[in-house]
Amino acid sequence: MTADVRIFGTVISTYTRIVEITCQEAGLSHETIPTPAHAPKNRHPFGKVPVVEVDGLELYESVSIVHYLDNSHNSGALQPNDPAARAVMDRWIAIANNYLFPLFEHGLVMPWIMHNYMGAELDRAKIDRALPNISRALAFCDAEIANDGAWTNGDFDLANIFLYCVLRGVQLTPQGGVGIAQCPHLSAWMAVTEHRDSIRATRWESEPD
Ligand SMILES: N[C@@H](CCC(=O)N[C@@H](CS)C(=O)NCC(=O)O)C(=O)O
Repeated sequence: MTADVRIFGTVISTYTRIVEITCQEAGLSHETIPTPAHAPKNRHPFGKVPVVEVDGLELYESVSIVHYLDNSHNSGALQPNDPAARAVMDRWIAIANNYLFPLFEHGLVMPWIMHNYMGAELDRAKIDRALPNISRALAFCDAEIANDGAWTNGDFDLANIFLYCVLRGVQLTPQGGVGIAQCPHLSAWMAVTEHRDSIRATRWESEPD
């Protein structure tokens, strides 16, 4: 039987997982078809993943995809009703996408992926250059979540999904694991979130049980 949602993405991918978690939360069956970002068959016009097929639509860009899935199949349960809380959620999604992901991905996560999975020499110089800014970003997140233990209004929403996936990639690197362990509030939130069913169901193969 065909899955409700067909996700074309790479197997270890922050944004593919964001879509997978949203499917899980919305009770949608999903199938991930391994598709490298720069493969000619990838239909994203800017060479990114994921691209999604759902309800006869082809969607790309995770923000657009997850809003569609949540609005069409989950009664918007992953978005606060209150406009002020929704603005805060949108701000966190923007922070995750515009500042955290590029910093973490290029400075730390990708050098380790290239090293662990592609046999490339570890680019230690690149990691060393990025670490001070990564530490500052983690400290910012730690201070923010320290306020009341939540990013938005306390419910698990789309911001939680983006932030968890972006931070989890960092946590799985040696330097990122140490950096997050030094942020007590952030580590506590990661530890609780890790047990959520949708998060457990979408674990990367590289993640320990
Ligand atoms: N703005 C895109 C970003 C997607 C993205 O950066 N995906 C990564 C994988 S997690 C990718 O395609 N990387 C390949 C590259 O940038 O060359 C979205 O939200 O869907």
